[in-house]
Amino acid sequence: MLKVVSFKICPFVQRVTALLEAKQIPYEIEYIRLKEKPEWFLEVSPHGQVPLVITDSGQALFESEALIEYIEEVYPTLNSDRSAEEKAIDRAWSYLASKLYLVQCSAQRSPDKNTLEQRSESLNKAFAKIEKALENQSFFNSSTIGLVDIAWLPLLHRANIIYRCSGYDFLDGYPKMKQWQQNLLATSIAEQSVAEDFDSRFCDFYLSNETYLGQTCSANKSSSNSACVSQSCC
Ligand SMILES: N[C@@H](CCC(=O)N[C@@H](CS)C(=O)NCC(=O)O)C(=O)O
Repeated sequence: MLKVVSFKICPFVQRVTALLEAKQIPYEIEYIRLKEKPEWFLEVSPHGQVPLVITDSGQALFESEALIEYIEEVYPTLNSDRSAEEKAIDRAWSYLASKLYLVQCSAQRSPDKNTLEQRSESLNKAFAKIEKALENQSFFNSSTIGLVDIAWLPLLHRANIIYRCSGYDFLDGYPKMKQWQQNLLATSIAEQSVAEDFDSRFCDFYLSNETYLGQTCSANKSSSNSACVSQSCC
């Protein structure tokens, strides 16, 4: 069985586990602390980063992009009905998502409103582009889930938690993305691709009192804002 070495709130890991979940491939998961990386991990992980996948033969594979390609190659593809051109376009939109993971992390950690707005600028530019590319289908330009959906899932999942807890909507002004987010969340792949305590781990880090979004969340709670109190995420 494949083993995924993970850090609980890493979006690069979630992209990989989301693909495994979408394909219903069984896997084991081992969580490590990035502040104290175990010796065995450092020995097999050239960059010292998660995700790392250890195959049945014991080979360690690294880099989320390479892992996605490996899983696509070895297990039945998600994209059997895509032409070569469509696959190239899908790769390009997937690449855009992976470039945004750390941008979103940094925006979520913003200490104040101005910083959040500045850090959200490149998210907004990218969101405007994908909004334009989205057709009115359940998933990314398809009625079935594909690799672009998997690449964007960590971003859309996290934006949803932030919205539920703080009322701040990274997708405000992007109605097609909002619908896409809802369609993806309805599949349950997002929640299946993370640990049971993901929401609380995520909120501890991104919605603490040190962050602008966390302060918004606390203010919402004390004023009984329904966006926050109806959820137990923060
Ligand atoms: N390019 C890598 C990025 C992975 C990455 O940044 N992982 C972070 C956690 S989200 C990590 O392992 N950080 C620890 C470190 O860089 O020392 C990939 O796509 O797999």
